[in-house]
Amino acid sequence: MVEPSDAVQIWLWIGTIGMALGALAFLFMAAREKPGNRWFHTITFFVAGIAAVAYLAMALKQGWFPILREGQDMAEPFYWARYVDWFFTTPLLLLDLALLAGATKEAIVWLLGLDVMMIATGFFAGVTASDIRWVWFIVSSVIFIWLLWVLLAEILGAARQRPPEVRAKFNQLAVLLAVLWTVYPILWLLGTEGFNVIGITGEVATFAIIDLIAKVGFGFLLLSNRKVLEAARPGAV
Ligand code: RET
Repeated sequence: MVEPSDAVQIWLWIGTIGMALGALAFLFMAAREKPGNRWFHTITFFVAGIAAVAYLAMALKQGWFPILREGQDMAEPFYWARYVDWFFTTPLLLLDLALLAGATKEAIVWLLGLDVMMIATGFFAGVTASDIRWVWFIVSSVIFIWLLWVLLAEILGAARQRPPEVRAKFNQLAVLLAVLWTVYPILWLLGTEGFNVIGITGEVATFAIIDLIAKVGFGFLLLSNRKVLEAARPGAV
């Protein structure tokens, strides 16, 4: 029977506590604002809050089962709770960016639709024991490249119409997102779901660190400048 090691457990608890503290901080930051001016705080709170729940489940040794993958000689834990987290939180992160850019509703639907397709097909890649998983990995990666294209063509175009301080914040966050999100498929390849180069501990540790940067770090960067949020407030949405 595969059991998560103590080192894996420590990283899952670091993820849980980091996400929970981030969610609390965003809640306090929201409380300083008037109702109607808390769009970004609310979205970002749920990003960290949902991740805290998923990490807590994994830290409590739930949300996983062992899989013996083709080409590997030992069963490894497959943490499906990760994908549940990503399925809900990655669209919310993109929504933050799209609202900051003042993107059209149509562009927002494209961006979020591609994102949930990317995570759903990524889940199939992770849950499949046979080499069919590579088909899913490729499908998910193609959708990811499409998503980045929509972000850089459509959403970046919309951001150009925004006041300079909003545009600058958008650019900063879009670069962070594009670079950081590209690490995920690479880490997937290096981890147990791909070629198993770094092992389960290396995988869980690195995911915990980049998850915290992609959610809590991103959230602080977004919410740190109240002038930007005031100027970018979605009116009729
Ligand atoms: C997978 C594997 C299949 C190919 C691709 C992937 C991309 C995942 C991404 C995840 C982003 C997660 C974030 C979490 C925040 O905490 C599913 C790993 C392309 C981009 C930002």
